Amino acid sequence: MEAEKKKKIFSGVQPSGNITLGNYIGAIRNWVRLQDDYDCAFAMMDMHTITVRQTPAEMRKRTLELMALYIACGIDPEKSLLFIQSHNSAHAELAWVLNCYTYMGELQRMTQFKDKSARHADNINAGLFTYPVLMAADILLYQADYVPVGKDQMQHIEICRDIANRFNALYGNVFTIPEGMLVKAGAKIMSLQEPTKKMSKSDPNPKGYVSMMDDFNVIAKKIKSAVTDSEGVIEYRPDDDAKAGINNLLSIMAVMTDSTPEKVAADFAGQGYGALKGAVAEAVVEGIKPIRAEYDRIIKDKAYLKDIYTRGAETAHRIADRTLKKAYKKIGFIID
Ligand code: ATP
Ligand code: LTN
Repeated sequence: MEAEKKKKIFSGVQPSGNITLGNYIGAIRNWVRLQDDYDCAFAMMDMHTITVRQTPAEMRKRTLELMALYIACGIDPEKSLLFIQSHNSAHAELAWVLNCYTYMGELQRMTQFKDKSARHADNINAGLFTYPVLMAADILLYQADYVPVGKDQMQHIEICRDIANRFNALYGNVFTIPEGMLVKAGAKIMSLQEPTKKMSKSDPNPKGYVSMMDDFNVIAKKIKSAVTDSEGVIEYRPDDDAKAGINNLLSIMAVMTDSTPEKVAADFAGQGYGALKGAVAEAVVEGIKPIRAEYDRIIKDKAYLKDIYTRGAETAHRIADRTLKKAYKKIGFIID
């Protein structure tokens, strides 16, 4: 009997800065567990990254670092397809097509566009505006069934579904309609300094995020100086913004110790914030240590990394080209 066909997964992170604990908990950590049960593709989304101005040499370095980090976190290049987005021209090609099936009004509603145009008022470029269309192309090219991302990206998955449905309604079943896949805990890790905002690797204040590359004592220090509240009570109240700092620490602790925020809160009931912060700092450092050891080993082996992304580009191209050609044919381009 033929083995049941595995469902497909696509996801990626932008090499826009040092990967944070938020990226790890909300995204990469979960990908690792999905590799056996799904047919996975993970990419370094460098084309998305240039929607905000970058220093070229730094971006090259960060793209490789991101790849080494994926592998250090447990993404196995023998199980999952690993590649660099810009190595597969099909992404740009399908994005162009999809641009013609996406409305200005839909893109104007995107929270990330509004946030990023406020933060980069001097560079509100067209790429920043059509960012979700390129993201839709990424996902649809691989006919992904699921897209494991943090909560902030769910709006982009929704627009991807809308575009795909619109295209399919016109031309038949060209694209699989993907679904977002959220983690149960930690889908939105908050800034340590402004706990009502998400932890972000492009935060100008490095105290707001824990980088997976930070020194261990820096990580501990950042967590110990996390902004909390003056109530002095350890309770998990996810809907109470006044408790955002404590909720965040409880969520981080829960993820790092395979518990739940409610249980962690019960364990620390009656204790001071200092005790909780100390325990979170230790759990995070202990969790990151083995990843860093692996990372330090992998990042030195440039030939190994190159071999993986070269092979990855070939496979990615082969898979994506089938979808691209299918779409081209449907819209009336001559393909042979
Ligand atoms: P930038 O600050 O450059 O926008 P970012 O830190 O938001 O970057 P992305 O590259 O946009 O990171 O996101 C990569 C993945 O990590 C996405 O799946 C995203 O949903 C997830 N992610 C990002 N920040 C968090 C967070 N604070 N908590 C949980 N998941 C997150
Ligand atoms: N926009 C995503 C990164 C990204 C992505 C994707 C994630 C680009 N293309 C396709 C999943 C699937 C972000 O995390 N900021």
